[in-house]
Amino acid sequence: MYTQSMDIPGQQPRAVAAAEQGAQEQEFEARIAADRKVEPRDWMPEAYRRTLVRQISQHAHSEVVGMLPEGNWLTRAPTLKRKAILMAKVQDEGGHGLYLYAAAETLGVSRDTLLDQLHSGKAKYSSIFNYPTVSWADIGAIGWLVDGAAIMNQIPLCRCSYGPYARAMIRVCKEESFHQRQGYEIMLALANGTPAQKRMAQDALDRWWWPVLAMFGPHDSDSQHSGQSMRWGIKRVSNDDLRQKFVDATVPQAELLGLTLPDPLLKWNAQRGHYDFGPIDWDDFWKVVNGDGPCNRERLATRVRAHAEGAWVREAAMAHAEKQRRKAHQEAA
Ligand code: BYC
Repeated sequence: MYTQSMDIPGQQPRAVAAAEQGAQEQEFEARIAADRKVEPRDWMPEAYRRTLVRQISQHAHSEVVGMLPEGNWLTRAPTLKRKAILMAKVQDEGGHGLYLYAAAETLGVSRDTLLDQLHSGKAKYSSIFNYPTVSWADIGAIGWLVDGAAIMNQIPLCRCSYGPYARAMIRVCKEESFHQRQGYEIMLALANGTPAQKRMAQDALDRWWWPVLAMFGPHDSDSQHSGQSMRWGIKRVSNDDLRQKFVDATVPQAELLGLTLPDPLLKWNAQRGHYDFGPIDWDDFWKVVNGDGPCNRERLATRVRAHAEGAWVREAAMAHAEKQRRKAHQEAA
């Protein structure tokens, strides 16, 4: 009786499909356990795919929106050399966005869909790019601190279990390293400059420090995705551990600049072997994440306008590609 019931049309394929999926799941788990990369054509659980699309697309959006605060200073960089360096850096961020959108596309989502999500305000991007750049020292602070935080977060992502994301991160990290150094060098020049320049550097540090610490994301206890992402080998180090690593690395850098980190509770804790630091204003963080920061509306409006104004470039590129395709076809015939 039981064996007969397995012959009912439609039931057997389902049973076979379930067995097949079980085997695929086992293979996926074994791959993760053995620390082998998952590649686009490999079977993966839907939730793993969705998590990657979420994280990689947010990351891509952060890179392209991240061009805006610094882009604000391209026309006002103090020297030709500084302007050339800043232009190269901002272009690099655009390039990072492109590698990351391409990595997301390997998961079966189109770039148009992702851009629609960004432009309609549905998608998140890093909180840090919703703060204004009011002085040249902000460009130094972004390079030193924001790119410094980005490296801290992205080095472990070079070991992410998803191959295309991990490989994109290797190149991104090399470029971020140059970005961090150029920012620190701007801060060094200002900190060793006139008293007014040093004050400008300190003011930028005062404004960027806390948003940069928040940029690592909520405390581990409030981080809804961390547990699963760590089990899947997407995230390798937790939000709080990365934040701590960043603070420990940055304190001596600030000392070398002769600048003061704006935290009266910052203190070396010999027992822990780390710096203790004060509480982060999470209400402010969530306000910014949810669209109500100082520059959210301006950033999104600029992004949407840039996309609309670039329509002719995309159309021209498509027309050119089509012309090349037809030419190749004719030559082959
Ligand atoms: N801003 O469970 P959690 C750059 C969201 S680009 C906004 O911990 P997860 C650079 C989070 O998305 C820097 N939202 O999440 C570019 C989640 O919301 P959803 C960008 C944030 O994913 C140009 C919720 O909070 N880097 O460096 O496990 C110039 C709960 O969080 C933020 C990356 O994107 C935030 N700061 O961990 C210069 C790196 N933090 O999705 C520099 C890749 C958290 O449920 N991403 N949220 O709606 C990651 O490593 C992780 O996604 C995060 C968050 C650590 C950011």
